[in-house]
Amino acid sequence: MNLDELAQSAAAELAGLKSPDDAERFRIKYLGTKGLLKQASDHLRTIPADQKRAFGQQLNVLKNELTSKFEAARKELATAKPAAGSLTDVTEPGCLKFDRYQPGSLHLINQTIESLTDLFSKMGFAVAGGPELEDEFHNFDALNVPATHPARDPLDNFYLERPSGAQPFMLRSQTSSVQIRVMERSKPPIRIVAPGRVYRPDTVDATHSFMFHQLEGLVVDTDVTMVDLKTCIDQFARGFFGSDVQTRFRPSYFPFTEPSAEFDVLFHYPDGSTRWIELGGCGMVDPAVFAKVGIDPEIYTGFAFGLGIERVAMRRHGIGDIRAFYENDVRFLSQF
Ligand code: FA5
Repeated sequence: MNLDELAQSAAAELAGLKSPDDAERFRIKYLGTKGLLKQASDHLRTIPADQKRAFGQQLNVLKNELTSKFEAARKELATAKPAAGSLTDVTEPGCLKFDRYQPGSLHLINQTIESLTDLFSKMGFAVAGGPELEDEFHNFDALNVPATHPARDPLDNFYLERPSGAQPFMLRSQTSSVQIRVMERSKPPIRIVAPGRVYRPDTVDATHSFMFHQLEGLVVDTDVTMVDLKTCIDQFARGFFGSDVQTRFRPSYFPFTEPSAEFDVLFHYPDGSTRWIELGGCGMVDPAVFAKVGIDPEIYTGFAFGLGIERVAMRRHGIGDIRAFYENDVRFLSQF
């Protein structure tokens, strides 16, 4: 074994170390327990006696020299700053670094709720809320819906199984339940909108879903009239869809409003055809409802409305089928 050659190759490799990993590889190769210096020590035993002394001395010098030079190099590499760009910055957001991570966004329904509550805030409405799991009192009784009314049919509602005799609970079928909750806890003047999910076992088609969203509106004050109601709906429609939107009111019936109406907007379909689509119901709060929540109908009047949020979003964005909202197809959702 030639120690001069060993010294030369070790010096060259030591000079070329670039990282702590390189240093570790060098240590194992030359200074490790099975390394080249150990092999040289083993070789000492096999060489002729007259050469042993000189070889041993040279080996010792080489070992000391390599060990100290290696330790110095290793220290330097451990504290050295990596060259620019040579390491990944793990604090960098993944979506910027890698194309495959697409930043998410609010679902179109939530975007629509935000736009609606923004617009109604500008019109002086506060935002209220109520539970999706309701009792019959808030969903029906207090809204003047008689016990025999077909809207209460178990086949038209999601009732919860309860022990016999317990008060029936249901997934609310309309955000009108929030009208009652707000009037129970606050006195007029009241001016709120309440967005939220509602549930009905309706047959699913292009404009109906079994879970959808409504935005309820309620105004209670002295001298509130049907003109205020119609003006409010028209202002909303123009503010939301643009000043050229066409709306129409049709007389209707709801147990909790008298008189009642439904309002439609004209939908323009991509193929150029048009169709009136019902956006919501509305009317003047029935005095019987005020009586249930302790508001004096001799002093106060009010109006209420409830509109379908999916329908509003469909009209605004030209979406022809309500099912698109719930299919979770990123190609659809990422357009908004
Ligand atoms: C109501 O739910 C009343 N609570 C509205 C109301 C509030 C009237 C206050 C008077 C005063 P209606 O069942 O018509 O009314 O529903 C209101 C709107 O919800 C409809 O006009 C429609 O836009 C939407 N809607 C109703 N059923 C569905 C459904 N299955 N899928 C999607 N949207 C629906």
